[in-house]
Amino acid sequence: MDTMTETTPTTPSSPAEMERRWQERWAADGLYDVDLEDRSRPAYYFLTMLPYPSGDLHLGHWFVCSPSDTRARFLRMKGYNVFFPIGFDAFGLPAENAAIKRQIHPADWTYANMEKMRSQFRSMGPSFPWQHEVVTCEPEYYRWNQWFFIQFLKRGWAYRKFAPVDWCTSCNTTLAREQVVGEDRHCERCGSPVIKKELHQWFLRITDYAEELLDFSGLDWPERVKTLQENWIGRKEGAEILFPAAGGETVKVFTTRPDTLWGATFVVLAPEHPLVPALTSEGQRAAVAAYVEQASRFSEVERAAENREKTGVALGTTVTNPATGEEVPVWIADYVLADYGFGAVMAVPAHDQRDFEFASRHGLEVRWVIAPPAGPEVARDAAYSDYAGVMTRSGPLDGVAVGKAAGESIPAAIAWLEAESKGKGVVTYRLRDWLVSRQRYWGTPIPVIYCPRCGTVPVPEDELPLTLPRDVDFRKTGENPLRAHPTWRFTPCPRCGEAAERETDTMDTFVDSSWYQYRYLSPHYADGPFDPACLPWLPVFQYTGGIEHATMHLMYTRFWTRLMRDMGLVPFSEPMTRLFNQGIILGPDGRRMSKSRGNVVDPDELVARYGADTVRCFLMFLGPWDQGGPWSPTGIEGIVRWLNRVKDLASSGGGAADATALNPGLARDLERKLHQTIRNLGDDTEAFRFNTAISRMMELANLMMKARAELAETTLWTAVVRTYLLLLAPYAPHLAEELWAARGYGYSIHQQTWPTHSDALAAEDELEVVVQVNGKLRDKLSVAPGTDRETLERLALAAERAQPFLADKTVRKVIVVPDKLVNIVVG
Ligand code: ANZ
Ligand code: ZN
Repeated sequence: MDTMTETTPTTPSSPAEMERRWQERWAADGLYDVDLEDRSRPAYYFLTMLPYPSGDLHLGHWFVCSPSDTRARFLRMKGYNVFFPIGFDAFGLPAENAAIKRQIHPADWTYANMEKMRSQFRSMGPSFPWQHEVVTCEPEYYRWNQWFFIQFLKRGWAYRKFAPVDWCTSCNTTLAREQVVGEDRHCERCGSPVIKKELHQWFLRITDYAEELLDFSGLDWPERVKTLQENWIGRKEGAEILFPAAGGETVKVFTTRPDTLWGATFVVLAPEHPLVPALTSEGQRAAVAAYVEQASRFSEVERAAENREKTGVALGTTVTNPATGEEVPVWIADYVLADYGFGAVMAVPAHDQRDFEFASRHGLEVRWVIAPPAGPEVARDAAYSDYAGVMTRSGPLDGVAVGKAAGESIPAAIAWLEAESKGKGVVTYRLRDWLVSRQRYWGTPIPVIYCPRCGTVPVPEDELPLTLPRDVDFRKTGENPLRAHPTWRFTPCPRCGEAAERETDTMDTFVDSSWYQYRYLSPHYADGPFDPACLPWLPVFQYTGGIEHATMHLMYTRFWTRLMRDMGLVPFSEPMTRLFNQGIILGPDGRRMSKSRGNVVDPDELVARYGADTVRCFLMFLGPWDQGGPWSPTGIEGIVRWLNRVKDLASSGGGAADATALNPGLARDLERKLHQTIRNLGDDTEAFRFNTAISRMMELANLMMKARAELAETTLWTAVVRTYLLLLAPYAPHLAEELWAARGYGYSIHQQTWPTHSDALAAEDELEVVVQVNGKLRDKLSVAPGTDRETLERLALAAERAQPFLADKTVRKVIVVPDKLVNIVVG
């Protein structure tokens, strides 16, 4: 681009008008188009989670996007070839609900919303390369969902099973386990109660990757996200043990304490366990049926609650304890969950509290098989479940120390079970396979045909995409309109040509967001999900988004990338190397912004009034980005004043005088501050500390105000103003461009390089001041020489490493020795 093109003359105008002018120019010039083939600069894939086209860009979108955009701009100025794309996660239920409620087609609703949001996005002045936009409801996108699905099917990674699944009665569809939330098990989306329903459903084998997904090595991700994923996967080491029954059936239990097998005095099945009918004696049939029916009315969480009464019913039969050879009774109880382990436990009342309560209530035997370290065993009123002591009454395990380490009771029990073929060591996971079928219209059709002769046949790949029919009727019940469509469903079998039927379920929309980052690179590529020539851009180097996506989206995309790896599409396992979670901007009432609460702040109004630069900077200035918090407009005037001050400063000076000759002290102060600002602002922007970055720019502006009277006509002043605008450019891109042009510099400021600082000029005058609490060294401050007592006292009282020694103490006295130390006396 010709940097010497003439700039539009500036006229006094509202910020919003001035901004629109630059936005149009940038768009016309393709200023943010990216050349992915340009390898002269290092590639930097910087991604922010793609929005759902709900209809309006609210302040939350601004809170997510404008700091990211600032950082993308900064990285460009630092010399990276930055890829910072955007798109829309455009399938999903709200569109369909709008269709049902307002008789608008989901496609029309979605496309109108996207159109509106694109123009709102543009008013923010973001540097998105729009030519890379991905819209997940476009056939050219979801075609690849279908292609992936077929590959998974061929490899056995997708399978169909008739199973009880979670069903939302109001959304009229199945939910993934992750979409069922709360103690009362309600639908994450609409809050309605979730019930179990038996259906044929498609699943993806994420459990095959459970172990791998626990490996976070090489990932620079927040600990919180890793912990949430770990808990979600829920890895447990233990053993499976077989308890044979007289009729030839075998009850398999999962236990984390196989060493206590000699103390297992009964077995408890979940009421839903498939062996319940076979193991129920005639006499107990009625009581068992009644109990099963009662249990189905409680949620898993209720059933697992610790303080719950341990109800249950005996089946009237026994199984053999494989260690003691004794016949032990079989019960059902709702504290045993169908979905965990094998839905059956060996009950060891002496060493498991739930079993203890159950045995006490139902008069079952309690047999102690661990001698606690302190003295001989005595009758107790609670289970002893510590990993300490010595095994007793346990045959081959007698005398073995209790524990998980080699040679201790748990590995010894597993070795015994394996030698005797009575069980084995196993690892279980809480994670379940990903249920991807949805009984709804507005999603990717699952590309499968059911033929009475050939069975399940994938849609031939050359017939993809299998598109959604547009002419559908939405029923009030939410029933999938694809089922009611007169023709769509019926098709000849691609294999034998006989009449066959299509699957009418569509895919969970989390499928769409599991691999969109790849598509962005080559959104119109027709020979695969993405162009392999783009591999040097992958994986995504930095991702930003909300913590609410810790388990679903972020787990699914890690899984999907591993599938792509195993198909040979990518040579890595992790989709995003670094992750940063921003906070949430809440409504003025401190609650999540939502239309129904009426606490949504309209960014368009703010932009019309203050301009996008002010809104962007204010959102970044509110506080640390990872914290978020309630919206309050107080303080926005501070940003207005600062930016006006910058305007004012940038329109002064221009002389050729020598600052050092005029006032060497002041010249030095200004120069030092400038270099410190360059350095610190760069570090802050890199580390997402946008709020401190802005305060550094404010400080520099304040010093410039002081220096202007004396130094405005100097070359130093001119250089400081020029650099200031460069520092401002990522934060207030329009104003910076405007002032840059007004000073006669070539278009565009956004193609300049980030200024470099000199350590010597920035740091030479800082010195270290020691912070003591009651005379003990606790922290150090780095300050300018001659920093006044008040400032030193304030900094010392706020010093991070001194805080633990100040907590709940009263500060009696603060002794300040300028340039040397601060001693805080507490009592
Ligand atoms: C015998 C035993 C003896 C157990 C003992 C514990 C202590 P965590 O660690 O909480 O995951 N269990 C197995 N399957 C179950 C199911 N479907 N519903 C409810 N409880 C089930 O618990 C693992 C333990 O939970 C397993 O180890 C089993 O009880 C129980 F001294 O087996 B244990
Ligand atoms: Zn067929």
